[in-house]
Amino acid sequence: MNKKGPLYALFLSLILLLPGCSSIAVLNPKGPAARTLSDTIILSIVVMLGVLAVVYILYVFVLLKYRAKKSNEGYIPPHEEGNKWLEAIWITIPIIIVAFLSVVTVKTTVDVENVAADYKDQKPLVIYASSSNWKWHFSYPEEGIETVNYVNIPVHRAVEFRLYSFGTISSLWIPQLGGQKYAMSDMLTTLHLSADTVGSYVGRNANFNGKGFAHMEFEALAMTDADYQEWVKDVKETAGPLSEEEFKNLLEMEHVGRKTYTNTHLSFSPPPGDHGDHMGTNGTEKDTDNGNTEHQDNKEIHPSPAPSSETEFDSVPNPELDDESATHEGH
Ligand SMILES: [Cu+2]
Repeated sequence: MNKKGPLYALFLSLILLLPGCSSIAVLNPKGPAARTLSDTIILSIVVMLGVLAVVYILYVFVLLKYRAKKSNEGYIPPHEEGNKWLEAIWITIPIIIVAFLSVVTVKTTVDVENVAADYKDQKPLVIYASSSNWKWHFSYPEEGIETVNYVNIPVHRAVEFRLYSFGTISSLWIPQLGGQKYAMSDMLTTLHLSADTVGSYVGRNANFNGKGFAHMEFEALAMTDADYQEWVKDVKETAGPLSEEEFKNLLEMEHVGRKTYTNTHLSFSPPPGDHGDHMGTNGTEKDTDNGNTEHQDNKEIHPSPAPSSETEFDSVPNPELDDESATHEGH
């Protein structure tokens, strides 16, 4: 077999794979948080490629220079004592590389956790994003509207997503706007995002949580402020209100399309408190049992969802589950 075969295969696969990079959503950011993340990823890759390059160049060089040759047959190298300077160099360089990457990563993490510098002075647009099997609910308390499975935001605006879940832990992720963050049933988490380009971005659940996981995709549409205001006005004129009864039904439905309402579920089904709410001032949990007391008091109106056939992990095959999967075939 041709010895160079695997080498050609490697080059060919690189040529085929690398152009695909431009279509990786994470590396095609449309907002400051996603741009910070993308820059960090690229910087880390470059540093790691540098390390690999040094290793492979030295590897090939040493292999070629010190291989057994006709001219030095039977040669036995002299015993070498350690070299203080060489050892110091190859211990120090990795420490510097790791320290550099750590500092960059910590800085990036802090940056994306906070509102982006350009949008610091704005009052953020608050959107409560809650997940239920297998949907996303977006409540706009300021506008008094709610959507299901799509979210519209104005560009050049700080958006504060407050995340929680009516079921399993899920994770809200709009790759072109920022990183993912978990949504849990008894605690709010906050995700700061902003878009600086008008456009439609794919949002998804980044935490595998069961059968309907793949259906938890939604559209995040970044629109100009004027378009956004007009959309809010349109919703208020054309959509209907969301009743408590309807919301309960909605939670139980597995797959629904887009829905729009002229009020939010927050009034009759309040979100759990902020993580900070149940932490003492010295950072210790005030309530070690189940976190938020306010949420616990509202159990009747904000009940934990009953386990469904899909959230139970039985070893016994569930006949109901089989029936259901048959009806999902059309998706
Ligand atoms: Cu907590």
